[in-house]
Amino acid sequence: MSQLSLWSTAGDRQTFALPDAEVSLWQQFYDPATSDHYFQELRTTLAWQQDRFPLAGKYVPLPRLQVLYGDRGCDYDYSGIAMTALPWPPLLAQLRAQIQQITGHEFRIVVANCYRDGADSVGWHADNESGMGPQPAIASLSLGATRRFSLKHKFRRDLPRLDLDLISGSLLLMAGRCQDCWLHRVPKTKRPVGERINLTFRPWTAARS
Ligand SMILES: O=C(O)CCC(=O)C(=O)O
Ligand SMILES: [Mn+2]
Repeated sequence: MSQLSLWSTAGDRQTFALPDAEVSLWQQFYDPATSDHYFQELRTTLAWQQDRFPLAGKYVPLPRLQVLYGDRGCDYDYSGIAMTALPWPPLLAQLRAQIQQITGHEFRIVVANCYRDGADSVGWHADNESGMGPQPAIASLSLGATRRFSLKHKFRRDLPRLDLDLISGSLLLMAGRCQDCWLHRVPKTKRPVGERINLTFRPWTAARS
């Protein structure tokens, strides 16, 4: 099996040498005290929803809480769920501005996910909704307990799965052909694990003006 653990480092930014993807990580974009403060505020103030999704003719609860914020008109069809973008609260607007500055990409929506315990998860998928445009850059901020996040190539069986343990305050950027050629997931775990929040900042080109 090929090794994927090749990084190049420029300042605080580490870049993975992944085939067919541009994946970068800032391990400590926010320091632990700031990250903890943001986690508490977002956990208590965001409009978390328990959505349901269609499965085998029934609507079953999604194994996580989620909510969408974004620019006006940036509504999002996500895993068969029509989500309406709520207006940006001040803290999310501030995070967006800082993340746009460091990554050099523009983001118009953010999907917030809350994984309450090890039974919460998101299965293998790519974020390839057409409304995001080709080769979308997606920035993922982790807050709360350390989060296992995995990537695997869609077509190349010779490449091993990449398992990352994302600490609170870390920022992961998935860009280039990542959503065309790779899948990602947050697996369930039987190990005790605390609450985790993930904010995925995304472009959106399909907005009404
Ligand atoms: O929590 C994560 O890091 C992944 C979330 C995700 O893949 C999504 O919201 O599309
Ligand atoms: Mn995703």
